[in-house]
Amino acid sequence: MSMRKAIALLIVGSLVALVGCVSSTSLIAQFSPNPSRGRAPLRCSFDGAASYSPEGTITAYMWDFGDGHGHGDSGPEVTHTYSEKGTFSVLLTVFDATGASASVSHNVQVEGYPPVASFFYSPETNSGVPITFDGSASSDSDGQVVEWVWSLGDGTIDEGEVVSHTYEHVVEPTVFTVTLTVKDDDGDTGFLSKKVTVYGCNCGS
Ligand SMILES: [Ca+2]
Repeated sequence: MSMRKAIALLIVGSLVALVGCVSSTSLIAQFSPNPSRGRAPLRCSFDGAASYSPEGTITAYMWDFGDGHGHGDSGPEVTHTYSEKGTFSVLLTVFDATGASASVSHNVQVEGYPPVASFFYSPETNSGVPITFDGSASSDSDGQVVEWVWSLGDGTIDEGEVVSHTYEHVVEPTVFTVTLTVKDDDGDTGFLSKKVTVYGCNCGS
């Protein structure tokens, strides 16, 4: 190949690259998720009608919902339901009549459900007698409870699904507010408070 031919090829190549670059930047993909966040199952609609082609016509709208599902060319408006929690990147790619393409992505955040705290205690009793607090009925609809923290109302904090506590040195009947806070495997929390009456010590001394 002569030097002149090589230079000519280089110039042509640069022009093609430049034209391709100009063409792809003037085609614009646009959409926004509605809604962009919420609890599962989350039905979202996506409208890419604001996408713009200098050629006048967008010939294809390709959608990828980011959760393993996608649509081929399905037009500017689509809906999709997310059944799992997570953050999903939705990608729209548009094509025009010249074969140029442009893409844009937006995140959809699908949230889980917080856990529900539940507990009972027994016995209802006097000072100096151990009381069992059982939080095993706490639940999480889309996961599991992984942490139980008890605030027992007299300054004591304890952890565990089931705990035992003795209120000491109570002379008059006293009400303690016991709060159970549970955390699920997503780090979401729920709590429940109950008033526990402890009767005075009947020690006879
Ligand atoms: Ca949950």
